[in-house]
Amino acid sequence: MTDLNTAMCLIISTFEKYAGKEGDKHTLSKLELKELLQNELGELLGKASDKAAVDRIFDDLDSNKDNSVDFAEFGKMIFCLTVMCHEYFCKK
Ligand SMILES: [Ca+2]
Repeated sequence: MTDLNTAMCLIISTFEKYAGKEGDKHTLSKLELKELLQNELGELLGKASDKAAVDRIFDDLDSNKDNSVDFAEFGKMIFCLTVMCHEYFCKK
């Protein structure tokens, strides 16, 4: 496995770990998204535990408005955050 393959597998397995907790095992409910944000991205997102913030992030990610966040919707967030991290580290 290359480093990039490993990174892709970790993104998938992290998504599935939280998506599998309740309801549809391959999409994130709002509660599952909240737990993922708190446990996995807390340092990056800071106050993501704030209910209004979670509601807004969930609504933004749920682009097809089916009241769940699928892997493609989640992937867009990871990509955007990764681009922001890249910009941050390039400026340093
Ligand atoms: Ca959705």
